[in-house]
Amino acid sequence: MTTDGFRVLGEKSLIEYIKSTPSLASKLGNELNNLKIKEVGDGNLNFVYIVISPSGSVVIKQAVPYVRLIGESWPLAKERSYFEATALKRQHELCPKHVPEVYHFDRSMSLIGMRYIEPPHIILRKGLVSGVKYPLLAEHMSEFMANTLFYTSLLYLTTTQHKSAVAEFCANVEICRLTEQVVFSDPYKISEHNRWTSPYLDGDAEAIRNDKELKIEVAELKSMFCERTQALIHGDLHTSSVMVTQDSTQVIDPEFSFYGPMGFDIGAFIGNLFLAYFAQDGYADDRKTYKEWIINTISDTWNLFHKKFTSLWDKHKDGPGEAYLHEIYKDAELWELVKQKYMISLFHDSLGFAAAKMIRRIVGVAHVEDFESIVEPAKRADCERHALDFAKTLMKKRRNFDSITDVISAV
Ligand code: ADP
Ligand code: SR1
Ligand code: MG
Repeated sequence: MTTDGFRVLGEKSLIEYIKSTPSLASKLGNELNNLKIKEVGDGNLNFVYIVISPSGSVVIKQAVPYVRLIGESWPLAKERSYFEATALKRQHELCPKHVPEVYHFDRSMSLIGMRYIEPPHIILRKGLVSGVKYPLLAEHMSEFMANTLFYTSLLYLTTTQHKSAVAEFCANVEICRLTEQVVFSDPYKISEHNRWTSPYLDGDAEAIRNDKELKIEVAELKSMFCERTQALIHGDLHTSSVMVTQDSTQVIDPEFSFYGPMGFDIGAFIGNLFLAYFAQDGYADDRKTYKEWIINTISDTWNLFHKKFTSLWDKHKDGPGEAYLHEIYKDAELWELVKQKYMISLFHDSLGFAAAKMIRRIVGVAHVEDFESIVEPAKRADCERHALDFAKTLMKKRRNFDSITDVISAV
C-alpha cells in the first residue's frame, strides 16, 4: 500500500475489497462466496474485472500509475480514474440509455464499480472486423454526442457554470498531455514509440514527417485541442470505447474527458469508422456491401448529430446558455445563420480531428485491431496507405467540404 492509500488489486484482494464495500456487495445480492472473476482489460491503460455472483454482477475498473500497453517505464497519473468516474456519472445523467451506471467510486484506490454490460454486447471494433451490421449505431451515437456535447456547452450553460466545470477538468492534465503527444506530435517527428508496417510504409511515414502543409494543419488542430473549452468531451471516442448489440449501444471509458473541442469526439468516432472502412479490403471474404454500410453509418452519424444537436439548441434557445442570448439573436433569419456558421465550423473541426486520429493509428504508438488483424504485412500496408492518403487529404482540404456527402465522394 502506498502512503495515499492506493494498492493494486488482484483477483484475491478484489474479493476482500468487495466484501468490505456495501455498495458493491449489494449489487451482487450479498452472495459473495462463489464469485466468478475475470480480468478482461484489453484496453491500453487499465485493469478491468468482470465480477459475477449467482444473483448479480458488476464491473470493477482500476487505473494503475502507468500506461499498461507499455509498462511501468511510461508513468501516467492514476488520478485519471476520478475524471472517468465524474464524466461517466455526468454522461449517464445526460444520456442514460447509452452510458453504464456508476455504482461505486473510490478515489484513493482509483477504482470504479459500474454496470456490467453483459453479452451479447461486444466491443464495436470487434464487430466491425467481423463484418457485423448495427442498424441503430448512428442513431444511438448521434444521440450520445448531441446530448453530452450540447448540455455541457455554453449553448446551454451559463458562463459561471461552464467555467467552474472547465476548472475542475483542467486537472486531468496528464492524460491530455498524453493525447497531445501521441496524436498531435509523435506521428509528425521521429519518436521511439512510433511504429508502422515496415518496410512497406517507411516512405509514407517519412513523407508525413516532411509534409509542411500537413504540419501546419496539425498545429492548428493541436492548439484547438489544448485551448478550446467548448464542451465536456469523452476524449477517446474510438470504436473500442463503444459496446454494442443489434439494439443497444453503450459508451464506456471516458478517462480522457475534459472541456475540449466537440469536434474531437465526433472526429474520433467518424475517423475510426473510416479506419474500419479502409481495413475491409484486407479481409478474406467479400466486404463490398459491408463497406457501403460503414459509409452510410458515417453519413447518418453526422446528419443525425446535426439534426439532434440543432433541435436541442432550438428547444433551449431562450434557456440559460449565455453564448447566444435570445434577445440578440431572436430574428429568425439571423438565428438560422448563426446555427449554420456554428455547425459548418464544427463539421470542419470534426473532419480535421478524424484525420489526426486516423494518422496516429497507422504511424504512431497505439495501433488498431482493424489493421492488426490483417496478417499479411503487404496487404495490411496497402490498406493502411489508402487510409493514410485519405486522412492527409481530409486534414488539408477539410474546409473545402460542405457536407458529409462531399466527404464520402472523396473516399
Ligand atoms: P482502458 O481504459 O484500459 O482502455 P476500457 O474501459 O476500454 O479500458 O475497458 C477494457 C475492456 O474491458 C473493454 O474492451 C471491455 O471489453 C471491458 N469492459 C470495460 N468496461 C466494461 C463494462 N462496463 N462492462 C463490460 N465490459 C467492460
Ligand atoms: C500510449 S497511447 C494509448 C492510447 O490508448 C487510449 O485508448 C488512447 O487512445 C491513448 O492515446
Ligand atoms: Mg479503452
